[in-house]
Amino acid sequence: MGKNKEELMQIADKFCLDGEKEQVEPYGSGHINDTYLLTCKIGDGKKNYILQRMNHEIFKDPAGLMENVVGVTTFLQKKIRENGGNPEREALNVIYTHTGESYYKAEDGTYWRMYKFVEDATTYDLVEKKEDFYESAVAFGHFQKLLEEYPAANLHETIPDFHNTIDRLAKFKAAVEKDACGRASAVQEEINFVLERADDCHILCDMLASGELPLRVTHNDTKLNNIMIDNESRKGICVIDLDTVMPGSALYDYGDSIRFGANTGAEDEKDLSKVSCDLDLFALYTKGFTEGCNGSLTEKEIRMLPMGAKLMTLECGMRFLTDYLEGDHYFKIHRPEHNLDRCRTQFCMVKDMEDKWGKLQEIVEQYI
Ligand code: ADP
Ligand code: GN1
Ligand code: MG
Repeated sequence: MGKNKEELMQIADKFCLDGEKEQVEPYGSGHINDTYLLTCKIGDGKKNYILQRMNHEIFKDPAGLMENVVGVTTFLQKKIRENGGNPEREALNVIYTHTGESYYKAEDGTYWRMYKFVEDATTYDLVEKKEDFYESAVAFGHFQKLLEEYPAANLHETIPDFHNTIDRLAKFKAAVEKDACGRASAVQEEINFVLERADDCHILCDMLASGELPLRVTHNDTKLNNIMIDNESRKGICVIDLDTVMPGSALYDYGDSIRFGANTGAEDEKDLSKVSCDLDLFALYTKGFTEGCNGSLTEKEIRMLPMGAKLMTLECGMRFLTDYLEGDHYFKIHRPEHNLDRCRTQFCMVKDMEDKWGKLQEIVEQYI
């Protein structure tokens, strides 16, 4: 249920804005929230904001989610200030409502928030320059390093079992079993692809449970369009989309970035001959991420990086396929088989990683 401009402007009125509201339009290519660019006029100039409707069907506790966002952004801003950076640009800045809340609940039960717009920076849906991918890796690694001292116990689990691949597999099997839309028989090949790799789904979960891998505060959704690249310096200036910052593994953040950014094709590419895991991009991201983490990754974590990449890609493909089987209620889709196309690119990436396994291991071993 999209809102019209007038309704959006009324929602924007609830927040402490500079200038006069002028324009509001849909913005970005996220799969979860409804994002709008709001432009205000100040004298001869303009000021931009990001207005977002939080998806409260997915994030069941928007208040807890915003508590996380305020906690994490305040923490990051302080660190950035101490390091001589610009906290207005290098972290998200929450705009509060006139009553001092970090979000607004509308009468129809929808939840809204506002951020300062990070100016002169861009998010990319595909790697345009290899150096950008390297810089995104440094920034995501650095983000994790900065959050090393964040009190993890203060974080709400915004989506329980978000990267619990065992649980994702169970939900996938339940969706196949139920076959709510009668789509399973036509995607048997994709279903089998997952089932053949069912044992793999346990690997990271088991290592976290046994303590072989450390639990850290992680971003958990590190795709390239969740980082703003500065238009001039081309550095990863600001990590955005903090909805899933929760305790997790460094391998989730590393793996999800590889899944999306090291793919030679788009996440929803229909022509699978364009989809593969680019070894140069894989190597560049590995270099940048380990540098950004600045020595904090354990030897085991480094050895497991290829597995992180493979499992995050398998898990995401499985999630797209689950959503397809359940009737596309989770991810936004823009064409009927969008989730199936997305699932196929992920599985194609997984297969390509498996074929290149020795090379992937060679690349990461340089950083031990
Ligand atoms: P979703 O959870 O739906 O992915 P995001 O928070 O990632 O939503 O926002 C969607 C897009 O909006 C981003 O990919 C980015 O292009 C843009 N965006 C979000 N926040 C900002 C911001 N503070 N400044 C500039 N652009 C932003
Ligand atoms: C979603 O919110 P967005 O578009 O950045 C999803 C990620 C998936 C990704 C796949 C909260 O990310 O987990 O990896 O789509 N976010 C949530 O593109 O489920
Ligand atoms: Mg996003």
